[in-house]
Amino acid sequence: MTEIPEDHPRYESLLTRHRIEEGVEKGITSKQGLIAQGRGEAFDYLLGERTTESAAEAERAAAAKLLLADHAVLSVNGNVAALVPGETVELAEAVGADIEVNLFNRTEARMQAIADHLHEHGAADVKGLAADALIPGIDHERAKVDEDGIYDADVVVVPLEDGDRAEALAEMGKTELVIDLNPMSRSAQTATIPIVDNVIRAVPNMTEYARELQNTSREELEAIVAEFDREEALEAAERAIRQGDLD
Ligand code: PTJ
Repeated sequence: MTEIPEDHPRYESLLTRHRIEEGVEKGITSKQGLIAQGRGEAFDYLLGERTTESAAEAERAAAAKLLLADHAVLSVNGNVAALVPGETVELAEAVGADIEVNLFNRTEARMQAIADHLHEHGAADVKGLAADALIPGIDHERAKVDEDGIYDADVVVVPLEDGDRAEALAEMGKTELVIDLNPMSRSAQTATIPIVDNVIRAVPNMTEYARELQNTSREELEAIVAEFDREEALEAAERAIRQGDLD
């Protein structure tokens, strides 16, 4: 890999690509993950590769919801593990959430490689390997979850998946906080809180908000969540993408 000069105009984006490439080499990220990354990059480019005001509001509301949760779980796939392993562990610690690996292209080898990678980045416990419960209504590998993990959770963070799991989780009565650069993806459309931002910015931002809100009363946290308008957030993101209306 060629050394990327820090003043390169696309430094962050090239670094992110390199992390995904490394993820594939380590057996963490699937080859499809490379395509998913390209898809995300296109949306990020149109959004100005920055956290928009409405995404920041979503991240704050998501942090409040995580602090209010009885049992929050951060779902991790091969892209998330390659891009933000340490940042995911930090968010889990800040809000007292569990971390669970959940894959579309599930193999035991990838499950183990991702769990090991997260342990190397400081995770004490990583769920997902037991897979002793199923999300009803899904007929692919993402249905497999841990009974004491996602199956039991009241709030689940679902990053980077354009699929049917968010809807199935909603049918189970769970609150889903979806991180996806595409506001039109199925997951973002069904999310309780859609966060239209790059996961590399969204996860650290959520941690920062969670730390800021640590000593906030339940009433105030509930008010922050109630004030968040998901339709408005999705519309703002789509407008920014279609019209370059970044302010
Ligand atoms: O690791 P696995 O086996 O579970 O597979 C994971 C992938 C990502 C391959 C799988 O979930 C997949 O194919 O996803 P999709 O259907 O391409 O959806 C990924 C979504 O995430 C798209 O809507 C992208 O725009 C979005 N996305 C991609 N990269 C980022 C992103 N959103 C936020 N940050 C990113 N860096």
